[in-house]
Amino acid sequence: MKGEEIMETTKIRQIMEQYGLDLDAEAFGNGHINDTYRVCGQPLVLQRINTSVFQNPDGLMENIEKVTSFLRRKIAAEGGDPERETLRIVHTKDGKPYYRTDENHVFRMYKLVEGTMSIEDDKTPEGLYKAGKGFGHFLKLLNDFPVEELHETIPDFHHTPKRVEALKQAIAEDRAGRAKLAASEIAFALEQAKWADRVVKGLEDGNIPSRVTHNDTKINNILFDEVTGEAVCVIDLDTVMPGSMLYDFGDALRMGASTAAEDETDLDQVCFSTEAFLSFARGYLEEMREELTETELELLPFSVKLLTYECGIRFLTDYLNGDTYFKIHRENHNLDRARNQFKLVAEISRKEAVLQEMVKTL
Ligand code: ADP
Ligand code: GN1
Ligand code: MG
Repeated sequence: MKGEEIMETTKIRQIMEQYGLDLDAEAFGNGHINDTYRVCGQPLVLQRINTSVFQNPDGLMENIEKVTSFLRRKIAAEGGDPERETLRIVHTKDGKPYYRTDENHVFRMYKLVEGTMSIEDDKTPEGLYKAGKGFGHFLKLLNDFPVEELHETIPDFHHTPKRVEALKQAIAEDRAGRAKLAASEIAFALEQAKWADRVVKGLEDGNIPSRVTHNDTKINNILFDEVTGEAVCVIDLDTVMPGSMLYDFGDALRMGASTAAEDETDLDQVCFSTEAFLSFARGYLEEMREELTETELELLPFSVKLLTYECGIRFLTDYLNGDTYFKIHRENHNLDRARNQFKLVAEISRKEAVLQEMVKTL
């Protein structure tokens, strides 16, 4: 975590006071966007919302209130535990969904989902099957959510062609003077851009249905029961917006089916596991098969390549812009991440036909 992002204890205390609490909190979790803290001695999570990424915290929190209330009703109706299977916002003493400090930092609090763990680099076929079921079930529950009620928290979040344009702009501006250090990654990214508009076009011409999707289905954005290993709760709901299910499917396997961490620099270790793909797809389709169109089913393997590519060019763009978006923990972190993602893109391209056959068996 960058130095300025670690809150001083006195400031944390001041924020906790807004929740009627006299407790400390310590850094928690591995997100790239928000700053997350675990409250000491209480099952609570405090989070500083990254307001340069999420510029409308009112709209954002309204979305999360609506989505989690909707999910709670559905979970209760199917006999689940609504307090554990979706997030619960904790309000301030004044009944507000977040607190803005004098320095304009925005904090919110959630109940900690207790007795859970997340998958980081310890991926197993069994875990991926359960993650697939978890994300698939999440989407199924949101199938009839009134989409017109949602704010678009990050406009064009998965508009891959616009991401390509942003990369081109970053190359042209070369603000941090790094373009020469990333020449081969830039060449790869631009060469691959030819298929970047496939899903956006499908959504525009109606070939791919627009659904209420999560849009950030990174494998550590789902919590698993510590004892049974079952998927319990999908978290990080900041980007729940209209989108394609292909975004969720592809993004989950971007990290879920990689044999290494997202920032592994030894690229020999970075491979795309077809077994992991099959496990996740099996779980996902057990939940969602009936809902999906032929086009969606056909594009499942492609979606993994697309989302991995998109994430790679986002890391590369951020590297060129001087690391202003994703948290970094070392020099060249974003470039390492981009290289890692591009290695996966090349691997997925080679294996696309095999993955297609796998989908057919399901
Ligand atoms: P970011 O947008 O930065 O990724 P997340 O909301 O995903 O933020 O939170 C970061 C990490 O904190 C998660 O990956 C998870 O490990 C942990 N976490 C967040 N909220 C909760 C919660 N309510 N219960 C348990 N763990 C949580
Ligand atoms: C961010 O917030 P987190 O760490 O779960 C990012 C995702 C990227 C991911 C790459 C809002 O996810 O889009 O795929 O990093 N979230 C946002 O690891 O930009
Ligand atoms: Mg997260």
